[in-house]
Amino acid sequence: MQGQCPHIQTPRGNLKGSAIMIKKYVFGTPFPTNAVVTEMETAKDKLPFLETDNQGTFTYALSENDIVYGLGEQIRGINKRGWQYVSWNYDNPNHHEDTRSLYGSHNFILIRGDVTFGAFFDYAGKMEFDIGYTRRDLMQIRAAKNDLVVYIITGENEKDIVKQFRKIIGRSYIPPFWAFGYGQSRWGYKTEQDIREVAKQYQAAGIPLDSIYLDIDYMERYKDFTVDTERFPNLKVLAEDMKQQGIHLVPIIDAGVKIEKDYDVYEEGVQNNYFCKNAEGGDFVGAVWPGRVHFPDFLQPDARKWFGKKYAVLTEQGIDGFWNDMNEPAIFYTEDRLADTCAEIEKLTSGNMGIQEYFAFTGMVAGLNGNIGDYDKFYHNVDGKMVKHSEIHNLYGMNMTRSAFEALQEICPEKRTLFFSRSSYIGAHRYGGIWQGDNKSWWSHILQSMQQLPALNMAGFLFTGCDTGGFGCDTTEDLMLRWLQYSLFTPLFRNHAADGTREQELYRFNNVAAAGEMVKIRYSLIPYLYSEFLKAALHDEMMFRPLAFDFPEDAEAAQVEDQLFLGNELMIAPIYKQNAQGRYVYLPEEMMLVRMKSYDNYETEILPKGHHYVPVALDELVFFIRNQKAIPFAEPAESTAKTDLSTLRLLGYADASYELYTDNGVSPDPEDSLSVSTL
Ligand code: MIG
Repeated sequence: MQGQCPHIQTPRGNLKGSAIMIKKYVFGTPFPTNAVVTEMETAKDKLPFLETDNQGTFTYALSENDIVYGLGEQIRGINKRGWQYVSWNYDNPNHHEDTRSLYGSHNFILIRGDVTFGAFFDYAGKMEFDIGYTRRDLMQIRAAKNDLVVYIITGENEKDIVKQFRKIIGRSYIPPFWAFGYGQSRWGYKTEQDIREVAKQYQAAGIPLDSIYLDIDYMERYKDFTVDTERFPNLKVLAEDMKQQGIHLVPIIDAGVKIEKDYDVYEEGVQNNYFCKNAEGGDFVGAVWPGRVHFPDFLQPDARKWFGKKYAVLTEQGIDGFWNDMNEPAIFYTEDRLADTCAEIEKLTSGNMGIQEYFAFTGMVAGLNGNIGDYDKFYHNVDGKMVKHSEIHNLYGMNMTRSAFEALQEICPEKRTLFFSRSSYIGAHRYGGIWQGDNKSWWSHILQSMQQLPALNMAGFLFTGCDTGGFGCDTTEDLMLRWLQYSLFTPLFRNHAADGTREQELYRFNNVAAAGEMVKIRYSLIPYLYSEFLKAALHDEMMFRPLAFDFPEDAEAAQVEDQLFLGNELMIAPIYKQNAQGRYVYLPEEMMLVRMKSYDNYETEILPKGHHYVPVALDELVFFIRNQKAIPFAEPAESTAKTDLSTLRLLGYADASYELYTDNGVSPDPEDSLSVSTL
């Protein structure tokens, strides 16, 4: 089969006539994950499409033209065929093509081909997706134990299958309107002065800004819900001053709670048994940023409530946005393993350390971080029963997010709070967004982020985006410009970098003006992005789609891995290659190319269906408006607070209209203030 030209045959099965259905199949005694919110009967018939050995393994023979979509936040392409992926939430700041696990586990796939169907493997422990890795023509999915629920979904087409799935997992989180503004972040802003400087420089450069993020350094020795008053003497005043300029401060909260006498979070957690336990029944000890920590047992409803209420410490100081970090949970080391490792190292280093010993030594040290064995060493209290962490590992981050979301609904019932997390599982999309974790200032990571977007949307995660400019490693001006030209389309648009890397606030670059224009164009696009986001959230649809989802009969569209539809009107085709002065683009229909140097300096050109080479200068943004469509376009503003919807004009085909969704941007339920108008 290999080498067969995929263009000859339309890679698509006979969907028409196949019954629309979602069916639920239960194996063993699954742990309730809370991913699916719709009550469903368990099907009595045999599992369709997939073969199972009733030991947790599910197989499917792949035909040459089958495409497998999904898996949310994972590496590699939009079509997942050709690799093995492992659902095991993992802190991996060094991810690349060889990686198998990232921060989230999103076990929903859509197979499209001879037969087209969706499958969700609702399982909280470790799970493998061998999608043509061991054998090119075979998909083998393995849960660590045969205790899971499998949902099988068929429908009219790919979009319909996703929509049905999204319906049973519940409505996606909708952030406040201001969360669509541009945000500046950096691990390394250490003082109030650093923050004020960022705001000042952005203002001086005339670049819009809606948020500045506070990384771990604002805390007192990395203790959650504390503020270091030496470096941030008055957070409340700082937050107020920033708000005056339209800037929201967004602090980080970590999963681990520092072990420190008289620290309220620690003391209360110990007293009430809110922390995860070790096998002996004591509070489990791991080490992360603060040194030795306990991990809140977010699976206990009471612990969730208790931890969630702590966010009030910050909301009382005017904070209305948060990001949750290290909630896989990341563990740098455990005391036991550290002690064993030190003893081994002692042995290794006492003699002559040859090459074998040297590699054993470095391996042992590197192996401390996120060691899979450590996740077998602690337990959750689930209705009085002790459940080993590794069996429910992938639910931890989701329940931390849930804790915050539910508490914030009580703390600030009148408004939405910006909220996103690093770790997640399907279901977490109802409580907050996610960012795509620690990427690098690598060209390949622009594409990697983009390829995750449709899969994340399939799994319900709409509010997402990556660290623009790259988190680890040193960025460059051209990389940043290209990155902006991609990220300005993603709901979460945040420039973030790691401590010690080259500074990448936009005012640091030589061509500040070009970077600033890109951010301004983002602000012009916000009415469209927000409107399409609302539509996707309210109608259980995907905001970002592979080309094939809208052109299922087009065999070439099925091959496209680096272009996406954004909403119903746009197609994006970013540049992600070093020194590229343009790129090839495939248009599955006639479209209008828009070439912008700034929001008020642009050209358009109608291009016919087919392949085109499109030159794109470094300071230009190129995107495509679909045939006979138009988008709303605003005057840019300094911040979303000043976005003026009364100045909207239409950009695109003459005579086209656009259905604009707006709301007041703050009410917890957007439907309370939703307005739909035709422009
Ligand atoms: O061990 O808080 O992904 O965004 O800047 C690193 C410091 C901890 C990881 C997050 C990153 C954040 C960093 N954190």
